[in-house]
Amino acid sequence: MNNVTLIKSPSFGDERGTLIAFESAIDIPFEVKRVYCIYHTEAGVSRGFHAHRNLKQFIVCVSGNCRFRVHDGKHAEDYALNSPEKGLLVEGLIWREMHDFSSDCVLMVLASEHYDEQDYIRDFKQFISITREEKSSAT
Ligand code: T46
Repeated sequence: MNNVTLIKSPSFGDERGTLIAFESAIDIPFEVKRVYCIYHTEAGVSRGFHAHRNLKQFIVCVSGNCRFRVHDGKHAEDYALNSPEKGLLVEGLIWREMHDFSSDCVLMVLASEHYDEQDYIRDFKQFISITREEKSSAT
């Protein structure tokens, strides 16, 4: 799917444990302005259900696992985020949902912009019509 890329990063393990690093503008293709984490999500709870107008995000599960669903206005895809070595880069107009959190799930998100509620599209029908407008203005 355009605007959604799985990025694999190497970790460094030894007898002490494991370390993984993400460098802004090197491993992550944007300058990171904000980091937030989602954790202690209750069993059976889903989150997200919105798109962003102007935000790039790198989403990585640093503990446990969850299912991350993306929708580009036509198709949905599910990604199993279950390793710190496997992060999802989401850019452009993409609807996102998070499901099936394990009790130990810690989702870390690196974002290209500061928090801005105006950047959210929280209505799926509005999201679909905006994707159609974008597509018709591009042709
Ligand atoms: C996204 C998915 C993957 C802040 O004050 N600052 C922040 O940086 C963020 C992200 C949220 N908040 C506040 C706003 C709400 O009162 O935290 C509360 C929960 O946020 P929200 O309901 O948007 O959380 P999720 O888990 O539905 O979505 C989040 C991000 O908001 C969103 O950008 O892509 O994770």
